Amino acid sequence: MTEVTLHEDPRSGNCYKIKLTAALLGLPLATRQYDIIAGETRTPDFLERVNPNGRIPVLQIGNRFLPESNAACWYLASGSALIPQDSFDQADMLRWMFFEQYSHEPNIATMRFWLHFIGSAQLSPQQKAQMMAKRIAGCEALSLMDGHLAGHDWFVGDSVSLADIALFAYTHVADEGGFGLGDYPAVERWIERVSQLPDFIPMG
Ligand SMILES: N[C@@H](CCC(=O)N[C@@H](CS)C(=O)NCC(=O)O)C(=O)O
Repeated sequence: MTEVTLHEDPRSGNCYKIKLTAALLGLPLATRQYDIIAGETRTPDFLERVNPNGRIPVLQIGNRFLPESNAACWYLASGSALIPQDSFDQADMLRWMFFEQYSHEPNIATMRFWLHFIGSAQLSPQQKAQMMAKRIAGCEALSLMDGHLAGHDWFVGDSVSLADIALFAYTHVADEGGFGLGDYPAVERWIERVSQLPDFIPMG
């Protein structure tokens, strides 16, 4: 069987999505760790050999390298119950995964990285200037999720899919970016639901 290795930093929610997908499916996953704050994904060797975009996660399948968290989740989950069979539901799942990458992660994950790992005193003037816009956009993303989850247990269909995994990763630690979840009760109930899944693993 081809060995699958995740190039990761365990503090990253994008990496956690892939580990959670593998855990829920009972798939073995080796890991190779990097410190992104120390710039370990920006070395000439990493850029040439692993990902020219200088970021983790990267899923290594044999001698092929697949960057982008949601693409890696799709690769692992292909043919499993984490991807709905109905073609509308499949596209709807991708809708939420694209929403996660455009409207959610750039706001909620970036705020978490700046406040929890870098620290507000160390931020550049450019980063400080973006904080208000990211806070507003992050709250809008959480409101949209809360509205959907008020009427549904899962983002798509009647069971957990990759849409839930992609959105769970940074939502459940949103408080570390200054986003309290008390105003989003349906999101809080959904976080509990995901955490109770058989074979669930915590982030780290
Ligand atoms: N769209 C990418 C985002 C990847 C990304 O932003 N990775 C961050 C950690 S979560 C990273 O490697 N940062 C280090 C750097 O940019 O030097 C994904 O979903 O995988």
